[in-house]
Amino acid sequence: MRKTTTLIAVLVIGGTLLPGLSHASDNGATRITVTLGDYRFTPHQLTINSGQTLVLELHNTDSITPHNFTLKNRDGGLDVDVDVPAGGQREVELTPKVPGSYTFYCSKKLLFMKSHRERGMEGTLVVTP
Ligand SMILES: [Cu+2]
Repeated sequence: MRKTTTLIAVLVIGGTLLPGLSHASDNGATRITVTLGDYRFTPHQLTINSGQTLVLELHNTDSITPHNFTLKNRDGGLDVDVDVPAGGQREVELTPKVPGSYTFYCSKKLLFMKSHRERGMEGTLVVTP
């Protein structure tokens, strides 16, 4: 409960912060806020050193459109699939160990419509050695 309150506070204050701002938190993890809205991720390129823990704060800024963050790569040991409801936020933690360039995207699609990914909702996670 306390965490929820903190996140809401961050969201309110966060209006003045730049999207994609990252910083090392207390436990050594790198924290990056990614905005999901208007069929794009902001920022759409994320960079992390291999073995470094990355905490992604996913903020859906759309008022009615649900989004998703999917990052799956067996060789890279990555398996993330998180739904972020309209106006909501989710936090996901990952520790990529294999250097490389990995594509993430939104898996949402409405029947008879282009998928969000086809509309450009994808990005790249670069894991440096
Ligand atoms: Cu989407």
